[in-house]
Amino acid sequence: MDQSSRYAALDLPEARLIAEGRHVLAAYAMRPKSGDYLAAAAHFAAESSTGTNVEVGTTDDFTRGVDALVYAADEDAGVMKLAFPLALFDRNITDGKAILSSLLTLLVGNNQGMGDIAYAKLLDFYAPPGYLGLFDGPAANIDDMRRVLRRPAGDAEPVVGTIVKPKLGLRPQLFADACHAFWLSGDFVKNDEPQGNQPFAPMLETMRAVADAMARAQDETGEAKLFSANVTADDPAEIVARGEAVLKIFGENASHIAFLVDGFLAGPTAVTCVRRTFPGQFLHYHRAGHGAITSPQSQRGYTALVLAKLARMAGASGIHVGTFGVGKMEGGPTDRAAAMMLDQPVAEGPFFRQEWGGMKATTPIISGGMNALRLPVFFASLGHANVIQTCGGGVFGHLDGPAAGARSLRQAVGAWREGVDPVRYALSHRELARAFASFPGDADALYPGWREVLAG
Ligand code: CAP
Ligand code: MG
Repeated sequence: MDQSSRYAALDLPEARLIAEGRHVLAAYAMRPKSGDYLAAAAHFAAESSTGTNVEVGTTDDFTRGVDALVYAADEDAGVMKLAFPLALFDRNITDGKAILSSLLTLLVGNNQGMGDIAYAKLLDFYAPPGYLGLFDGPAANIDDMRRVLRRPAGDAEPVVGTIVKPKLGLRPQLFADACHAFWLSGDFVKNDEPQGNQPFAPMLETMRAVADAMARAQDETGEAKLFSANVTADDPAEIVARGEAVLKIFGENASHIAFLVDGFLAGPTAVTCVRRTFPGQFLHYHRAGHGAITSPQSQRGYTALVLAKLARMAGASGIHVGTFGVGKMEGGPTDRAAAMMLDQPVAEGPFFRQEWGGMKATTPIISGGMNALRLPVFFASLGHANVIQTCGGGVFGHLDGPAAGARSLRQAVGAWREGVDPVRYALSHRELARAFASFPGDADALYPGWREVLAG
């Protein structure tokens, strides 16, 4: 059934839709399995809003007034744009705020499995002020972290962090010892995304040992230290119980605690539960699993940039954005656009300019296969270091242990900051020099000839 007479309006000017501010706009890469492109796009819009595959007798003029409309359809490019009336989106009965899962249910819900659509991937979307303002947005970000670290808000140094490795398998005291060793030079330790309350490392016992390790490291260094505790769970009651227990255990250092949420896998409910229950804590959004749909190999779902926008709207204080192709995970230049979308007041997506209307920035978290050798390459690419940077293998794989690993990261930042070649900088910075020996494959790839220079 061709529904384009109802669900397509190619004469709708995008500038007017944006000026009126009454629609969420969405751009998709879409291919129909066969047939007319516009008819497929119209069916997609129907299934994404008020319709189905047949006309129903209960439809009235009001219903038609809130149809999602295809306002651009470029078959050659395989890109279509849809305008979703704001009235389509659900709001809380408690406070009238917007609901992220409602946005997702319409933008990437049933339309992800339609029989006549080969694929559709959400490449970008625009949220008008009247809708964006209904989302929580971040309560805290890197500026709040810097306040705890007693650093100036405008400080441009990265928060230097690690992920306790091995990813799983450390018993409580060994886990805490790993934290303590890193904290002798580093700022920030996070749980890895699967670490929680495993039988070999009961969460509360582990957190008590980590709290003690943090207190000792703070005493020994005279510096504040941070820990990101994974509170991810299926039941919001469990999430709250974990968060409350951790804050109680850390006591006077409770403000040094961030809460890690596996936000992609646990979803908007888990993220909002933490954002609203613990607004004083940095909400650390880990995106494990996102590659299933954000990968360039996936023709469905949505992109990493869209995920970044969704996370900022939901209230993430920081979210992993990849390493711009420098680290181990999939990624590349598009990671930069995601980072800009997170921490700029206005940012350009591939199809829409997003004004954030004063919503707090979300801090880009740079992680995944990083180490002291790769950091200068990354910061040269990013152009600044106003991020949270975490290295797991890059710290716990350092030949002289995690404390030396942490120092090697700081030295790598120094080399970049001073514009000195890291090989030459390593001549006077032992831990950085030993990072070359620790990661010889990276050293050979990034710094050919390093062996001769450092051999002495
Ligand atoms: C990094 C990490 C992070 C990845 C996730 C990991 O460890 O802990 O989960 O960064 O990817 O398990 O790989 P390493 P992204 O430093 O040892 O790689 O940050 O791209 O979401
Ligand atoms: Mg991890």
